[in-house]
Amino acid sequence: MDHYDNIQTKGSNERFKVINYRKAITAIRALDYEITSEEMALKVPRVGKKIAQKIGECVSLGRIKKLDHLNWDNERQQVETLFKSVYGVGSEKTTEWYNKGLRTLDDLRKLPDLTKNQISGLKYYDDLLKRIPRSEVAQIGKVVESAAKQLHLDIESRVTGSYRRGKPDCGDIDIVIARPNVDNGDELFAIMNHLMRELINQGFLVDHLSLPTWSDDMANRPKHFKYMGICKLPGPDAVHHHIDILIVPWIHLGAVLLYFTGNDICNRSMRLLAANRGMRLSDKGLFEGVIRGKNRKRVNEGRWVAGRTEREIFEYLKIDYLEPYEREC
Ligand code: DCT
Ligand code: MG
Repeated sequence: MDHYDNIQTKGSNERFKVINYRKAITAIRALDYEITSEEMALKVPRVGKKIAQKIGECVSLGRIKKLDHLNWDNERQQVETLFKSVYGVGSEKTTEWYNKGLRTLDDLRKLPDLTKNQISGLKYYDDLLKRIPRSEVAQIGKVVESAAKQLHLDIESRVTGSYRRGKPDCGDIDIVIARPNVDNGDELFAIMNHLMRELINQGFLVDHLSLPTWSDDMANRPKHFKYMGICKLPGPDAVHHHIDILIVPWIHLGAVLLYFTGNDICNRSMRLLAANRGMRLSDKGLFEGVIRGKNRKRVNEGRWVAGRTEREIFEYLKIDYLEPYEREC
């Protein structure tokens, strides 16, 4: 999967291969027994013939033959994979840096032209790689919730992402905030500002990766505000984590919860299903009467029909409701 991920481009065959590997990996992770042969692998749902064959090679040879041919173990691949694991670093930079002779994270740390995000990615590199236990995600969720509720008691704050899907540990913390019946940008931005100030004062938010933006023409319209940063709980041994906080209009809350809970493959499937029914699903809601022209390109926005709640979206799509823990596609 990593190999295909490295060489994929938008719409390429490799991108689909990455998705197929992801699906297979998720299915295998969910098993409570060990796979010891190609035949066994083939019986697992979502594991196709080619992936089963590679699993067979892993079991019998301890390696995948195709990767020998691709020279996967070569230095360039390893160094570029290391560089890409730093937050804020994309494939173009990794190649450029490798070609310049850089090999280690310490080499990168000496570069004069790193972006602010790359500096943070390197600064917190070890911490950000650590999975976050569920219990700690819950604790972090409470910190954000109580800070938000200082402003208005009725504000709702939900931890989404892999946590809401019931995973035992998470890669980051994804939080969605909304206030009953509040849709306009002005008020939502005020909530975001209060929350950020409060969480910075508490020493909880220690670094910012991306700040929400404001524009005057949006004042009275529904608008989503996204904050991305680095947080930590109090205490000397606390680990730094990546946190995303989204503040959204009440009217979009269901669509946002659906999107931010994922997983990403489930989101893709639901969007495709909506498109096949002449509709469009986004983090703003479900739209009908969508007209698509050449190459399925949309020619109009469509009419908003659902999105206040997740259930409403499932009902409109005429599919059975999936509990968050069932959205592991
Ligand atoms: N998402 C998506 N498409 C992507 C990335 C993300 O639809 N390419 C959605 C689904 C999940 C949500 O955003 C949060 O993203 P992540 O935090 O990256 O994923 P996660 O499922 O929470 O997993 P992790 O435990 O790694 O954070
Ligand atoms: Mg997450």
